Amino acid sequence: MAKHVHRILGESSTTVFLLGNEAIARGAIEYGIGVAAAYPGTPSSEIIGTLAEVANELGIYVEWSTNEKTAFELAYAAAMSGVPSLTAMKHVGLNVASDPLMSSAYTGVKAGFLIVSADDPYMHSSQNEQDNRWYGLHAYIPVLEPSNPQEAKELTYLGLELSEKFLHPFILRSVTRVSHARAPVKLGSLRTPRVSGLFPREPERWAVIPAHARKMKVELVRKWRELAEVLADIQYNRVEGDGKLLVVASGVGYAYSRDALKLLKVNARILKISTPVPLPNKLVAKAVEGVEKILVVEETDPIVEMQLKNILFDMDIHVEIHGEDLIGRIGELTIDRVAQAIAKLCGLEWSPPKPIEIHIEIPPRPPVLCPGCPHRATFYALKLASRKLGVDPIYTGDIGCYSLGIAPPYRMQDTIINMGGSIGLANGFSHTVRDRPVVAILGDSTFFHAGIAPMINAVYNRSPMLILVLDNETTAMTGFQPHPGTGITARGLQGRKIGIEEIAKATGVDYVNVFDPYDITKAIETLVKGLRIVMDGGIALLVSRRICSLLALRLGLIKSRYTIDSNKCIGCLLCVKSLACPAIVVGDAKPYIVESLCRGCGVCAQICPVKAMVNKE
Ligand SMILES: Cc1ncc(C[n+]2csc(CCOP(=O)(O)OP(=O)(O)O)c2C)c(N)n1
Repeated sequence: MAKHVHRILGESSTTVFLLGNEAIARGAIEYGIGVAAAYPGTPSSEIIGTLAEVANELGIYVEWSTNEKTAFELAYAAAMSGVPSLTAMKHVGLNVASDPLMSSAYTGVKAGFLIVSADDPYMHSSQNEQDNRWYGLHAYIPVLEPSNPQEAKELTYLGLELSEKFLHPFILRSVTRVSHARAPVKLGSLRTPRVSGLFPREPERWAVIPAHARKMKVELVRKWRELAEVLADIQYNRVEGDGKLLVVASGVGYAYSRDALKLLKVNARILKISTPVPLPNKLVAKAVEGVEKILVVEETDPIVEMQLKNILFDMDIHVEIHGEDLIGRIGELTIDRVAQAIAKLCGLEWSPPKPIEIHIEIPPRPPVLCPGCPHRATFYALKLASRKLGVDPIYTGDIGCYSLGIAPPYRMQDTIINMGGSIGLANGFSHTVRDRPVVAILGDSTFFHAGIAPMINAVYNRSPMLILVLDNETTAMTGFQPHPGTGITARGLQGRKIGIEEIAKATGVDYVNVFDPYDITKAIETLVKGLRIVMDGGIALLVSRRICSLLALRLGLIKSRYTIDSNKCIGCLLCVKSLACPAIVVGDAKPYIVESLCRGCGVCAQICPVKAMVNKE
């Protein structure tokens, strides 16, 4: 039988249909990286996910790290020792890794080091819309920005190559529409990965103590000026076409500008920018010659526009410049937004294509927890435990599937700010709102990512709170990546499994316990105990442990399903109103269970006052 070849390991010169993130992974292995590390986050996760799938075959080191800072530092060290490396994260992940990011520009590297930031305009699955090209300006690190999956592969390679040439880290800024687009990608040849390095003792190069860093800053500023010059010469920055209008387009803005100009039948000069930071000044000077108006097209913030205005100001060139004023900076860029701006500048009429009208009444479908989700059971038990004690806790929430606990009927996520923010904010509320217990609710992956330091802070400073870790034995929200609590590594190997409860005990939490959320009575009992500890001024950590129901389904662990005996059911709808399980649907006054959706958790059976649910084992 022919050996199955992973789609990113195709032969050179063949064309393969790849996801943008897979194309980035391919670009990295074409370059011959030896190390890659990341913490998952949409829309970046498939980069390391894909590399992990081929790591054993290629003999490269790939890992899911506990958080982005850890991933960054690991890949950075590889590049310090001469091994080309990549780290990838969603935009907010770079906030977590920003400390070493800033220093990496000072020290530089010894081999290619590419930091992939996948930004999420429109916040499809993020808490903000930050444009990480700012980090490039802030940290003196050049940013490459592809316009499609093919370019994502090529710029990954180029970024590593330039990084190695200038001994400086580079950022690749992708966005959702590049990372998650699928397109034909022509493959290049694979280099043998460079997997082992050397690290001679050179603290003057790698230790940013003030005396060293002051010298490094001088060299950094010199290098930065040099980069702004040399980036003008790469083929991915170029002037195309001609006309009195100059469209300066970066990243996906280039693809949309080409389409918009075609639709409007407008001839314009295009300055295609693939290195928005630093903006190649020589090329800008060449591109603006003889034009009357400039339109800058870029996704999210006016970073190219701002630099362009600076460059033209310094060169004493006066041209009408538009960009953010006509296109805006909120949400995703679209062909329509670009076309409208061009039409306005050219005095043309533009009416966007009419949306196809569909006359189907579709009920609104807010996102819900999956059927059988253990988080639902935990929320239910926590609500009853609070009720039993007559308290109305502050629920500091966190980021994960359980963020859906913000919705009715649970309404048990009063704050959702950033990963680890549940315990972090609980530290504050515990000292300011004294008449309500504080319950910090976070997931297992989030606990390892950013929960441990604020938990230690709570113990150290005696901040009473209940820390409730919803341990579904995976990082469910981003696609089931393993984490230290699972003990399995990204390459599918057995690592060391780390117990959340053991960490809590070791740090001195007053009361630590584990319960199964599917056992409602026991769960309520344990939660009541935990809340009592908090009300007495202590700190409790409870782990609600039960495998994610979707993962259980995939692993073939679902053994039984429930049905409702309509003769017994009294139609009180308690199950519907208090659980909101998608498997329970209201028929003619009485509910019934959609068998194909039921995961057999049995929570509804436990709360039904007339025991109408029947196990169909
Ligand atoms: C700094 C940062 N990195 C990554 C993410 C993406 N992300 C959101 S939730 C989450 C982890 C969810 O896992 P867990 O806490 O175990 O909860 P679950 O979804 O399994 O319930 C991740 C990685 C993010 N929002 N912020």
